[in-house]
Amino acid sequence: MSNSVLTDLVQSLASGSIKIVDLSGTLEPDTPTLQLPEEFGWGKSWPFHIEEISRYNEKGPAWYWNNFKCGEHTGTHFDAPIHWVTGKDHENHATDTLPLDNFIGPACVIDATAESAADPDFLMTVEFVQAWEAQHGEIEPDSWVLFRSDWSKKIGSDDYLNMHDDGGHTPGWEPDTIIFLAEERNVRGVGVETVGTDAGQASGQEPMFPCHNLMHGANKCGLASLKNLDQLPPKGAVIIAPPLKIREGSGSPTRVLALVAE
Ligand code: 23J
Ligand code: MN
Repeated sequence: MSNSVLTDLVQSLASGSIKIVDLSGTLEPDTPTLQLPEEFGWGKSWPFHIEEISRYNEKGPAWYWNNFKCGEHTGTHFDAPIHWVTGKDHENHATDTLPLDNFIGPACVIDATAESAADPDFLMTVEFVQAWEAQHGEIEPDSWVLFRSDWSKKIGSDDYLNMHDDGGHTPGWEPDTIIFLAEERNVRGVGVETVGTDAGQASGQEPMFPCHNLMHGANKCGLASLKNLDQLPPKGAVIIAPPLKIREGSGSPTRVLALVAE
């Protein structure tokens, strides 16, 4: 059997007319992890931890391998609808049961770099998204909407989590924007460069953590801690982001790739 679409894809990848962009950060002990406000006594997510089993030595003369552990929401990762209480009653809402078409789809990249630099608590509004649409066309159903903030460039510095006495200060979304994207545009989900899909101050938004609450309530997904969004066009890239198939997983570290036509 032959399929010219797939043959064309393979040839385009080989010739470089379709480029593969890595949207993932490296998983390492220094990988920044979400810190929720402590006064609530909320549980903590494990940072990435790795331990060598053997490296061509007495523990294994011909082989190198490691053990690792981390929270499901560590580093570049996928958020499944089951992650939030608003998404708990959907069917096929976990990493092992989500329909596979959630894992491959077109991307719309909304550049809020300047706004995020000017105000770390910048919240993307519906008007901001609509101004993007006026320039680039309407966001198609089943798109991934990616919030470009260039925040990933701060990884390695305290400015990435930007923790102050009152919590993190990183950009995110107005609740109405998530309602618009989920209901009016029927997107597949949103992706961000920050440590989680919500703003650093989202525990004080109404509803709290509106992106998690409303996206997962609408049975849609999230991608967090993305990087290299500056290498994507506003429209036309294809995202490949399958999470690990953890039984009833709420998410998982994920290698996220983008295909971009040159
Ligand atoms: C649990 C509670 C709040 C948040 C998160 C998780 C995440 O950002 C996440 O990684 O899903 S904001
Ligand atoms: Mn998450």
